[in-house]
Amino acid sequence: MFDKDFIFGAATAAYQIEGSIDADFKCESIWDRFTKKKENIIDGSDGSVVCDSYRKYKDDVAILHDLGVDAYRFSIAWTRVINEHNEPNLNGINYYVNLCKELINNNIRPIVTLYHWDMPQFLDDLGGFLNDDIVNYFEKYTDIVTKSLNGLVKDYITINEPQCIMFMGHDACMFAPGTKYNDKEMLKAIHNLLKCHGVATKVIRKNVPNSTVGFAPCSRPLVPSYNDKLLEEKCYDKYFTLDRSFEYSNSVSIYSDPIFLGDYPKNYYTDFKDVLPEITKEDLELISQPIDYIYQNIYSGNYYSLDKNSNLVKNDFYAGYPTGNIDWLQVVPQALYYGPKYLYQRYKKPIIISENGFCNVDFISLDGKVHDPQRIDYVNRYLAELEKISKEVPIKGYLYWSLFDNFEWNSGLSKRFGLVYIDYSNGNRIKKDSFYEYKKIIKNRGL
Ligand code: GBH
Repeated sequence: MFDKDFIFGAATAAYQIEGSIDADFKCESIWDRFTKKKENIIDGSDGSVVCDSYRKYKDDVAILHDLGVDAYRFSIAWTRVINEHNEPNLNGINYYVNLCKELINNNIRPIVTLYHWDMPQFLDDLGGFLNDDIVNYFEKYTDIVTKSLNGLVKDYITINEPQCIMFMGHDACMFAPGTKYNDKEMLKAIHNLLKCHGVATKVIRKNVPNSTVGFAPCSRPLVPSYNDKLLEEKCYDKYFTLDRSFEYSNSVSIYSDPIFLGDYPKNYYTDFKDVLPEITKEDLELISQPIDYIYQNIYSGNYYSLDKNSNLVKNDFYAGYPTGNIDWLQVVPQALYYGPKYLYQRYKKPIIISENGFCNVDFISLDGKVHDPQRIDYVNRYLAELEKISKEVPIKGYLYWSLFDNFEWNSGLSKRFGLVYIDYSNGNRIKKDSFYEYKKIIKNRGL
């Protein structure tokens, strides 16, 4: 059982569900551009229809209402809110106003992500996060959103998974815009991204009474494979250690230390001595304004042990180890115990799991239903760990990813994470077995 005020919810993101990518003078985003090159996406698909949520938002809310969630996390498409001249687009804004009203009428609290990866193409053409002006653009965008949704939305997440934006978008280049940065560019872009977070926080505080603000990175916690104090300490240290690769596993502190502790980790300044961006005291003050929650997307982890010399070693997953239908998704439930534990230890703020979910091979059975026992198993195992750590650190919520099967970035429509199955041949929505399981969990306020 979780506290009475614990927030159970589900999450989505604009480009992954909305469709209607040309409706109401929406401008082009980097994902609209990226998906035009069919070879960028495994199945050649794009976000032009997906769940059709731009037109079916009332149906979306009815599904959320049936699920019984306290909150719905969705993102706003920057490209609907402004036009190519960086002026407000009222048609696009109205969509979100209507969605929020519908949610509130159904007693569901909107949690709004400002940036879930769909930058306006014209801003990428101007240099994206490498252009110092991006901070002013993000400030204006946030100002328009918060004023338009005033009285409807209190809870904001500034940026989703900065690691994916930078690493997938500009190093592995598997996500939009797919342009490679060298180390110097990478650090400058990361710094500007953090300033975008800071400036958005400032605008939210100014425009929204009683607001809550957060930032939602992802991480892959290191899990001690047996109980041992030294082992756990070493796992903790490595989780926060920054090294010169921008891979996810090494990127917790580069984003979260400046926000929560007011500066980059110490070795940032020495290891990157040759490629440092300009960092001022004012920048760090902007970035580190107090925020309310540690949001974190956690799906998987790795087990570690100590060798004879007490060195940390990663344990391989044996063949046949429980894994989702996507290569990185090993089932490591204790990630939801140790992740929050480490994060709280270092940053000392209440925690909300902003994403956790399972990718399954889902299909419609002969009985017309979608049976997904592995997803049910995943949610139960992970929530049990979260419940356990909630006795030790303040855990305020859990948002399942995702409400719907949707456009899984470079995997297109081929990967399904939803509680609700989308039949892409006709747009039908079918509640999976896991939908009813999660509904039961929410009703019982826990397992
Ligand atoms: C999230 O990250 C996204 O926010 C969401 O849009 C997406 O649909 C969802 O997850 C499901 O993929 O070292 O274990 O972290 C997507 C990208 C996948 C995050 C790969 C980092 C790297 C492996 N993520 N993951 S891990």
